[in-house]
Amino acid sequence: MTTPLRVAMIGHGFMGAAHSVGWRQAPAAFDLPLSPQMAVLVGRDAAKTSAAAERWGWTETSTDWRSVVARDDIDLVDIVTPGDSHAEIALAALAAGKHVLCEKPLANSVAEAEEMERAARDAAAHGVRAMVGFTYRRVPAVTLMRDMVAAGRVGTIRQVRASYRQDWLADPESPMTWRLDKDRAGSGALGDIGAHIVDMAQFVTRQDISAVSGVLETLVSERPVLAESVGLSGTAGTERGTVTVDDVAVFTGRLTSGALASFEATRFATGRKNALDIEISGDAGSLHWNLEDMNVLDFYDATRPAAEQGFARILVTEPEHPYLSGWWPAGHMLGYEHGFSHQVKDLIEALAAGAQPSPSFEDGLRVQRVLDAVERSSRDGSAWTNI
Ligand code: SOE
Repeated sequence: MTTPLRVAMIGHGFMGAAHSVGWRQAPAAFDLPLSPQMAVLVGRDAAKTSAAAERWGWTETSTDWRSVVARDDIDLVDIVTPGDSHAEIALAALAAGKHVLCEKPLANSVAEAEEMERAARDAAAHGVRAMVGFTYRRVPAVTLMRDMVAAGRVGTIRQVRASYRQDWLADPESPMTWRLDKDRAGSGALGDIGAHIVDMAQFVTRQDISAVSGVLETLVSERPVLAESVGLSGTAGTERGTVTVDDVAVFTGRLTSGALASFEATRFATGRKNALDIEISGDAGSLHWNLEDMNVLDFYDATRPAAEQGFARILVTEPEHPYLSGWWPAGHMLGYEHGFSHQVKDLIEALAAGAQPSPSFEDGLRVQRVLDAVERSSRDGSAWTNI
């Protein structure tokens, strides 16, 4: 067996489950240079934490993240709590010399993200690494899209369109959760799912967003409080609470090349369940991908003879495609959870090589600055706002 990497994970909600699958499956699918050990699971409620640990295969549990982060037998801290505790836990873990994997968005504010990025930079000087979890970068079709853009298959990028549409809040009686509370989540659709499309647009084009103009809107400002959480939502209590975040974020962005990008993040798009959609239009062709059909990459090659033109459907299931060699025989599909295994694979390979894993806290800060500029723009009547 290779050298162990002893992991403590803080939090055990939906993202905790997804990360657990990643830690479990990655070493089975890929030959990794370090062996992740699912050592300690940390949560506030002892009984719920134990149940989650048993379900997902964590060896020990604790209700005290501070003492776990300080333990000598922990190498890496994985943070899957709501955004209001990311900064405190990440800073403590880095100060204790632990590598950190932190769920997106990196923080609830630019100030917190800046402090985290500074701490990550200082820690890197001592070989301690930090990574932010923009997992969709690791969907094979998305990685292929980035590779094809870099290979010039769409030519010069003229426009980018990216939207992330869900509908789990469309019912006004669907209860309040932490994702609807600004103090806990930082923002609403903007930070929860808009962060993904901002990161993906920058990742796929290898360009930064330099300015934005946007509008945020809250469509339902009062909801029943949460009685018991179930999945993303839960059962409604009798009292009502105030929604303090945006429900919808619509914005345009300017890439460093000058190309225009349009973005939409909403949890009110009835019928759209998890529709992260991105299209890159260049002068030599287009690439299009949608999470609801995640194994397919659509490619339009504008250099083909006019009579043969049309979007080609690339089924990204072949051993030649990114990450696929670890999984099933050619032609067999991957799903939502595989991105979390790919995240663990890339993180462990970077750690073993003494390299900076990607996306870094610097990448996370860059996204945070874009989100912040969208909020400022919306407050200023949608004025163009520099990042
Ligand atoms: C909820 O909107 C959510 O779970 C996001 O928080 C995740 O980041 C995204 O992957 C799926 O949707």
